[in-house]
Amino acid sequence: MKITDIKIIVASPGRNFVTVKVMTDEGLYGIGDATVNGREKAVVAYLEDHVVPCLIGRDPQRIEDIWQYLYKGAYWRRGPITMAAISGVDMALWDIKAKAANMPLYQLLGGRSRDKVMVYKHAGGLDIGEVVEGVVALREQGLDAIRAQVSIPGLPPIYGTGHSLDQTAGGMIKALPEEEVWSTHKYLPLIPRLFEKVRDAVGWDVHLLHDVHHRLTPIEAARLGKDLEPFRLFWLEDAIPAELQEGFRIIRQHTTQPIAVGEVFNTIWDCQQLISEQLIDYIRVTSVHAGGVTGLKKIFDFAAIYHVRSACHGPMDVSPVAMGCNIHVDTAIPNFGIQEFSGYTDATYDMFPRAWSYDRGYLQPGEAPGHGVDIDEAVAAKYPYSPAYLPVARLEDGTLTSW
Ligand code: GCO
Ligand code: MG
Repeated sequence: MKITDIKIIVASPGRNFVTVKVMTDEGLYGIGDATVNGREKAVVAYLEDHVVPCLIGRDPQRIEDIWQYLYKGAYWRRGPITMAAISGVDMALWDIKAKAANMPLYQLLGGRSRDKVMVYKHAGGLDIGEVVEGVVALREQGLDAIRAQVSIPGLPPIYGTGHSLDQTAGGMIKALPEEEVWSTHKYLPLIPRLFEKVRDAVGWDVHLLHDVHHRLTPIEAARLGKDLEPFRLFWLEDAIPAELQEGFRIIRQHTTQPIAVGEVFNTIWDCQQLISEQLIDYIRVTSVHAGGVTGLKKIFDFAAIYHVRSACHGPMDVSPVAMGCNIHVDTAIPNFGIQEFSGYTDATYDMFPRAWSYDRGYLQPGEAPGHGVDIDEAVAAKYPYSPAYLPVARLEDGTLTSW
């Protein structure tokens, strides 16, 4: 089998998506996701200028070899742009291989390890009462795991703290980056109060999660972890930026609160220490940003040795193609933890016909050969790229800060 052509399709049916379509001389084709939210065109250029020309004529069945060729062969290793490009190609090649084998992808990964894939969805609001209502509503819709976020009184709502259920993340995603204001001392006492009220409303038989969006220092995160212990959260996510992996030791020394991190990680090297020192409990890498099915499987297998469980990142900017790959991996691995699932716009669902399905808090990969997700190029053509950026965060005195 030979690769005859590779198309890069960019479309914005709500969020911008970069989709890779690998064609072969045997008529089989495969689809991959290569989206990096807010930097989409950098991946398109990387793919079109530097990856596609090198792959024409190669055997698409040599997935590991092509992965290594793109990773080691570039000399410039890792990084979100390179790894998204590798991820997009890798997903498409697994799609082709599973279609050729006439099997759903999870069968090639070892077969089912579970009957269904548990997801969490998000509840957000401008005040605690509104968040509680959102959590109760999701519980009624069958969710066994719910992330709760609230706006901070005295500050305008910012990304990930207020309403986040629409495609613009509550109006925080703009054609140029919005500048937002952050205050740790206003935030820290609020979150335990939020979870006290949420527990009062929905009880203890539901998993509750919280995302800090990298906004704390290690000792602040340790304080938050301790304060949240009475409410037994499933996890505290992205409490600190993770460039400094040993920062997590400080959190660990102070709290039994389970810790999750990894949505911006690209390779095993971004989390090797976190995993091998057992500084985290959930690793949140996702197929589109961590090297495709190949990269994800390697990271999760490594994590399994250290009792760290999977938790693929799955917001609206991870396309239904990557979501499909995640669900196949989630179904097959022994150390599955949870899958984030925000859902998509109707236009996104129209653009990506798929075998996977969602029902009352759980996902299924479907039984179609391949990863089961396709792209309808006629629908894609109706939704051209439209610039969209995540916000930037500043302290109240104007200092630029992490988020
Ligand atoms: C999450 C995330 C997202 C990211 C977004 C960045 O946990 O789902 O934090 O909201 O910020 O995917 O592109
Ligand atoms: Mg997050």
